[in-house]
Amino acid sequence: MTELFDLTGKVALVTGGTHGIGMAIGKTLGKAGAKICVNDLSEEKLAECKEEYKKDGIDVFTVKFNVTSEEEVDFGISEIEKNVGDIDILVNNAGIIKRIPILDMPIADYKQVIDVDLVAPLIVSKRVAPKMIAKRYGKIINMCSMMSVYGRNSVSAYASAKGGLKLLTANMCCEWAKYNVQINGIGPGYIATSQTAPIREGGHPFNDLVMMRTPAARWGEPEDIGNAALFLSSKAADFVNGQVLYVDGGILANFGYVKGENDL
Ligand code: GCO
Repeated sequence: MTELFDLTGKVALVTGGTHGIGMAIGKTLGKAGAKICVNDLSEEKLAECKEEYKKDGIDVFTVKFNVTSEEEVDFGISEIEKNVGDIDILVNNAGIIKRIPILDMPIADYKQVIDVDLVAPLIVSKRVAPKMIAKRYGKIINMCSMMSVYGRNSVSAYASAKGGLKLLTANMCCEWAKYNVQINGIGPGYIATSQTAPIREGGHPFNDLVMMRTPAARWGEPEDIGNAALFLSSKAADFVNGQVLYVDGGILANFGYVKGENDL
């Protein structure tokens, strides 16, 4: 059974894999045998993450490129192809969020979030997919979100992008599944990362909402997402396509409950 999840010999790119969920995905796929490549905008973050990956015995290949630039993406992927090999597993993880009420949000800010969270996965996938199609093998994982199906105050740009990414994932499936390329999304619930720190730490009331809405009664850990990425990257998911796997502790299944009701 373990060979189902063996990624030995596979080349994986995790965009934004220098920290948080991306690093957890990179480490999990690396421990399963994949050769891990990550990009970032910051040379400093790339250098720092090498040390972190090394603690887990992973010799990560790092390359600096901006996922929103077609030219830089072509350079970055070419560097990976030259130094590591053609990409077998692509995790479009890099993303940003801006928590600004709609009426207060400059259009430029909205467009920036769309560019990073929706257009960039398209740019990187368009550069990587042709070789996956040619070799009749590939796994693409798009980092969607609970906000692919839910809105909430102040995250309109992020939810717009993640909603679009859910359907871009479906369309990639429609066009590329026949070439044995599996394209799926992962929809994290509320995960304890630097991105959620502002609404989780210091007694923030949002923490109470998450605890009330999450049947598992905890924040998720980045490793919870890494494990889902391992499944979708493995042979075990060869017939899973166009789906979003929500890793949310049950939030999307839960309308909510009165505190103390049904507590065992
Ligand atoms: C927020 C959070 C969410 C989570 C995650 C949920 O502000 O509501 O940042 O967006 O990070 O994306 O799937």
